[in-house]
Amino acid sequence: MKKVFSGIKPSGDIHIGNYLGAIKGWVDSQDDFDNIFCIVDLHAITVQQDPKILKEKIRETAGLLLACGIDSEKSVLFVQSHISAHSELAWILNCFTPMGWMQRMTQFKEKSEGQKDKVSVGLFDYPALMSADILLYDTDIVPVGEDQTQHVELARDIAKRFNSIYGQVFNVPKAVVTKPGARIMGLQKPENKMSKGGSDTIGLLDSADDIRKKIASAVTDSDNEIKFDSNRAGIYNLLTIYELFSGLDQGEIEKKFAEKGYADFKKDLAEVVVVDLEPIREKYNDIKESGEIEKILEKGADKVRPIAEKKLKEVKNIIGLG
Ligand code: ATP
Ligand code: LTN
Repeated sequence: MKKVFSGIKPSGDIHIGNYLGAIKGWVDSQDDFDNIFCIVDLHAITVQQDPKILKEKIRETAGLLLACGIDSEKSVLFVQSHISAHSELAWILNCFTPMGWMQRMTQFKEKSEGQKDKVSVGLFDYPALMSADILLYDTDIVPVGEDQTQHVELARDIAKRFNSIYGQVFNVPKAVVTKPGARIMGLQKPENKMSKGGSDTIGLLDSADDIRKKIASAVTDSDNEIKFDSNRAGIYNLLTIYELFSGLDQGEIEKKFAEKGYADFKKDLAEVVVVDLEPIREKYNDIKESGEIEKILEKGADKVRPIAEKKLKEVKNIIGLG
């Protein structure tokens, strides 16, 4: 079976962008692949985190992945910092990555904009650690949202460069992006991607009332025509969210709302989202109560540790370390 690896940062509240762009796809194709899903806490600390909250968010993220349908019998779930090989390989890959490649990364440019003195070296080097995550496990497929494809491209380039010097050490991975849903935008600022840092999100643990309020106040336009038109960012984004949660196709949705205005559409949209997220929230609460999360994460780390250590040993040996 092909090997899948993907990661998610425990740096805030998991939102429907994460769900529709990544998690839902991971869950749906679990039976088709050999899956490893990683809670990338070392990536989270590239911007400053409150220690107590970070610890909680790591468990919350794990619980939510399970509540969304990640099955710990079918997929491995673990925390990045539990396996030290990730940091060690990241350092080695740094030494094989030209500065120019890293300087091209658009996510760094966006995230560091306007805060020069605060930006850490870690934020700049983030894609080397992500490459290590992927390359340690001979990954074939990396299912991600659109914002991460450039990072996976970089992991490919690093793997090829290393292999061209030392022979076939790393498998060259491929990003897989599921459309629609690959780029869910903010509700108030539909020109920006929905993001953990922002207040512009619908969280998977938001209450039904919060979801209704957020959708009711989402930005649209003055056209009042319910059509999938990517030039009208606000309504297009809401329609995409409707499409993904309802399972209806675009034609059916346009027909359904042909005679209706934005207020009616938003009401329907809120209900579709609430109906899908409610069971996730309930399941999350059950999982949290059960005390299973810690055990699942430990078991996950025990499963991947030998794989990661073997690959790291091979790499160290081949470049003459130790
Ligand atoms: P931040 O915006 O704070 O950097 P994030 O929400 O992008 O964080 P990650 O944990 O880094 O969160 O992302 C986990 C997965 O969710 C990745 O595959 C990413 O591409 C995907 N993802 C994140 N935001 C969106 C979005 N708005 N639309 C679709 N997919 C998304
Ligand atoms: N950078 C990713 C999270 C991430 C990841 C990975 C995704 C870290 N390591 C390895 C896929 C494979 C993000 O979503 N921001």
